[in-house]
Amino acid sequence: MADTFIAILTPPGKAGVATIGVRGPAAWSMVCELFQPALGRLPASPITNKFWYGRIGTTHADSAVLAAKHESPPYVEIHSHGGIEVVRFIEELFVQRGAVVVSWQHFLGDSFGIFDMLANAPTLRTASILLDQHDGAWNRAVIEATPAALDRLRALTPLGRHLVEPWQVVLAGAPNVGKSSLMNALAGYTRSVVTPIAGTTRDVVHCRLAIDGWPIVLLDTAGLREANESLEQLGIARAKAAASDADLRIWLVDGSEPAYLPTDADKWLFVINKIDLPPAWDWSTLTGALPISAHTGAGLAELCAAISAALVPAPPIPGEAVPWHDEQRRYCAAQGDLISDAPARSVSRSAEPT
Ligand SMILES: Nc1nc2c(ncn2[C@@H]2O[C@H](COP(=O)(O)OP(=O)(O)OP(=O)(O)O)[C@@H](O)[C@H]2O)c(=O)[nH]1
Ligand SMILES: [Mg+2]
Repeated sequence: MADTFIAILTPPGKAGVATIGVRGPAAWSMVCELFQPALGRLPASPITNKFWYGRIGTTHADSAVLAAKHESPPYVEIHSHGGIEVVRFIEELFVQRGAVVVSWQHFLGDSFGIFDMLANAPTLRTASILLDQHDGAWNRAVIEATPAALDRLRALTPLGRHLVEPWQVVLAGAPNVGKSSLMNALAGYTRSVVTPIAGTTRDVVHCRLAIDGWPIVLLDTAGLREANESLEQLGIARAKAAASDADLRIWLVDGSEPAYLPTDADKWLFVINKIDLPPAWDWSTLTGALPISAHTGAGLAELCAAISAALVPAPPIPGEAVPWHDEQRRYCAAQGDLISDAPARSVSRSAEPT
């Protein structure tokens, strides 16, 4: 006989209510043994979407709500008081009667991890994209599977990797240009130490935030310059490593001092800080650079918009599919190969003498 599974569907801890799922051939007979409705008796088999209030337990019992979710195979949920001991006690009652404890992911049949990702969605925007996937956006897109639809799925692949995992955005530049001040201005609190002394930040300082609903880890780094001191050299090495691993690199320059620019200019989004001070050079020479003031907040909204556009150039519309799982990304890549092969094959075939 197949197993009957039990899983605690709510997180462990102190709470008003916990939900415990029981599914399998023996689920209903176990419930009938353990649950006494406040009114009447339980039917011989579960009636889908019917609820009973009563008590669960034998010698000891606690009040609970029993919900029948499916008749066959029997699937019930018990909504009990929350709290580690009450939940453990109810789980134990079922285990004594032969139920097998499984994780909530296993219980919900979360083969592509969508429930797990939904539980860990860091922002409302990513949660709503994940809900669309849960509601079948991916299946609809795969049924359509036109070359244009597949192109679009491939374009959304990087976003799919960041619906839970944040993007890494690094702030780099010469010492004293205002990197830590910018981090604090974007974070909305003093995350990083700011002083007028060049070389203040020595290590990589992380800060989690959301820009335009996208989860981001902002990395403030040591100012880059020729350093003699070993501690500063170590900080600079870490800054360079953080920059090379980042999804987006922001190079900050001080508009009130002579500009210090990197040699690999094409890899950076340039931002000119301290525009509240008199300019020391012609900012228009740095094409595409965004002027801001970390002190007054000028230009920060435009900077956030630019960061958002750099990370997700064409965000999904509501209900649109986004590949969130490695297997789906592999599918998109493989379909791309098939489609790009297809015209080549038909051309060579038609070129053959008949
Ligand atoms: N006027 C003005 N001053 C600013 C602005 N942003 C930062 N500063 C000042 O510039 C100095 C250096 O700021 P930080 O944020 O510590 O600069 P940093 O780039 O992190 O410096 P290091 O950690 O040494 O590399 C401080 O005195 C800040 O108050 C700004 O937008 N306008
Ligand atoms: Mg700093």
